[in-house]
Amino acid sequence: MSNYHPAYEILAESLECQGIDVTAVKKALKLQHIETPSWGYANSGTRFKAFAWPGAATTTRQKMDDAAMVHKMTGIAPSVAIHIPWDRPEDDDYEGMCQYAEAQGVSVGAVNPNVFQDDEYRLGSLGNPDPAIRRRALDHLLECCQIMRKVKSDVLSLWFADGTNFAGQDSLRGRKQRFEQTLPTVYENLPPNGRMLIEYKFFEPTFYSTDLPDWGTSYAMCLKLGSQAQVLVDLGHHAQGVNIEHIVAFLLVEGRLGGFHFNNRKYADDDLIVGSVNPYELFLIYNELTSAAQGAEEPARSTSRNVAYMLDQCHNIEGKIAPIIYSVLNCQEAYAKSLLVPQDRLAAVQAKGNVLEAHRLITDVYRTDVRPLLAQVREEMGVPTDPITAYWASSYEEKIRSERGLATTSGGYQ
Ligand code: PSV
Ligand code: MN
Repeated sequence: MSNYHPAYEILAESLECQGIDVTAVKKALKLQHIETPSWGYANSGTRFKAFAWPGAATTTRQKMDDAAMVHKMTGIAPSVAIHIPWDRPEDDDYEGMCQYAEAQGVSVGAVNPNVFQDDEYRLGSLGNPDPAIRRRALDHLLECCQIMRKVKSDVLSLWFADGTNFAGQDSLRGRKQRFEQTLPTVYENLPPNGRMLIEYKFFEPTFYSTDLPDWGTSYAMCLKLGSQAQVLVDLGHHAQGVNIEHIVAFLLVEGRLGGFHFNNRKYADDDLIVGSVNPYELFLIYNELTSAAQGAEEPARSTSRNVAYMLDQCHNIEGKIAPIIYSVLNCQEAYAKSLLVPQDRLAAVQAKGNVLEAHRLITDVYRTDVRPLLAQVREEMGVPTDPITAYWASSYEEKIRSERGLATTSGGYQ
């Protein structure tokens, strides 16, 4: 019996009194799926110093082991995104990679090509002025389309570090056209049910111009490609004041929201725990998704039901696995709260133009302490009611520390 039980009883009764179907809420929570990134388990990320963490994974198998531990603790993180070539297996044995993952209790998720780490990409990949480098990048993207088939993935997750650092360095129109000339070939080579998610980032590593700087540019590329091309929203890739939930709403209505890379924008990139700075924002994002899923309006409804929820975080000073568990839990909490929003009542208040009442309704739900509900859900799922404490108690860290030691590189596949 968990300590939360009395609190859960009280909360469930109060929610039922408000007309909320608690059984349906619990059912939805049990179906939640957050994908974790293989690179988040290694000593990777950050443009300055990646502090070596004792026990950090160096091989893809170790990353899978860690991801399996996160799934074991939370019950809602059953897949791992891979980054190629960081996760390329010896002899291209992708079947072996999948078998290993499955034996640990997880599966391989999105395939992330890497067209930014090699010296050849100094001036970009698909936007590069040199056709031979564009061809090289294209070949890698096509290889990743084949890898999708081998690992049975339906998501190709694209991010381009392309752009320029100096005014006059390259033709801005030319770079756009080069992308438009090459991306269709990738699109045509997706597996039959595969989707191409196009990520944007407003700056870094190029600072004068970025070829795909914002959701509008990614969206415009997707429109030209076809319905299987959708936008990927990485929370870290926005300026501080940008209203991300508004972007989410727009893309849902247009049927072009493909997925998320969760993290926090305070770092301007991927290195902070999602929901650690502004959990209210995360809730508002989930509220857009949940209200679309519960509504009848298409394509928002079906789009919201096929979103790839992925973390993109590289933890630098707080360990590796516990912060990933914490991030998954923050997503769970935000989702749980969004499921408690009385959407019909909210719509009625909005229609009357009752500004403060509508705002109060949303904020009141946000202030609900859903932790007893989540503990109950976890107990019913057969996972620890307090995953972080259970993780510390598991001795997993001691085990990987003594087995793996201190690695200063992020390593590769083994
Ligand atoms: C780039 O900052 C990014 O967000 C992309 O998603 C990359 O694939 C990932 O981080 C890892 O470098
Ligand atoms: Mn990302």
